[in-house]
Amino acid sequence: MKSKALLNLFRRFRRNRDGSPMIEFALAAPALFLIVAGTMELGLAMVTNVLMESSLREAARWGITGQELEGESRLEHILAMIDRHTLGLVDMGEAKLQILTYPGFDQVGRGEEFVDGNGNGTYDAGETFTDSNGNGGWDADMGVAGAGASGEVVVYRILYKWPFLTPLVGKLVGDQDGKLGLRASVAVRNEPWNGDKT
Ligand SMILES: [Ca+2]
Ligand SMILES: [Ca+2]
Repeated sequence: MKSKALLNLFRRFRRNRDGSPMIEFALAAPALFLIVAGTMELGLAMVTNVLMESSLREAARWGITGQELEGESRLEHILAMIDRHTLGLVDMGEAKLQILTYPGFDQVGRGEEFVDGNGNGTYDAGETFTDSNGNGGWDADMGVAGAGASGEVVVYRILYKWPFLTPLVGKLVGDQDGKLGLRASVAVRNEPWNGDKT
């Protein structure tokens, strides 16, 4: 008898389509808020990424002219340009800006030449190498920090870890640290402002 009463109760519960809209909304609201906030934040992060790319292009366009400004280094001016063009969406104190110079486009991101004495495919201490960037050691990337001299190839890279305002969204779509890595890069050749041949 007891199980029959329970079965009846269950059937009544199943048939019951009444519900308090307020309670249903209260149950669905957190998920809804998360979807709306997450979509808005991801949109803002995408806009920021586009601004980072365009700001790098602007900075590089200025950088290739080799202009010198009074009381401000070229690098300082480039940083200020990126800061201005990203409309305050990028915390320049947290962003990592890398400006590396190479003799030509072929050398971009390449390691310095070496003689693989022990034949293991990688450079090991003691093996003979060509110190292309002249810093006294072997480098896996021969780029030299700086906006480069006349006619040199310069690569501008920026990495910014987008800190989510809604940490739960960051946990769902961000990296391990709960942030979203936004990246942009551009490679240009400096103009021959010294009259050098490139
Ligand atoms: Ca080796
Ligand atoms: Ca070196």
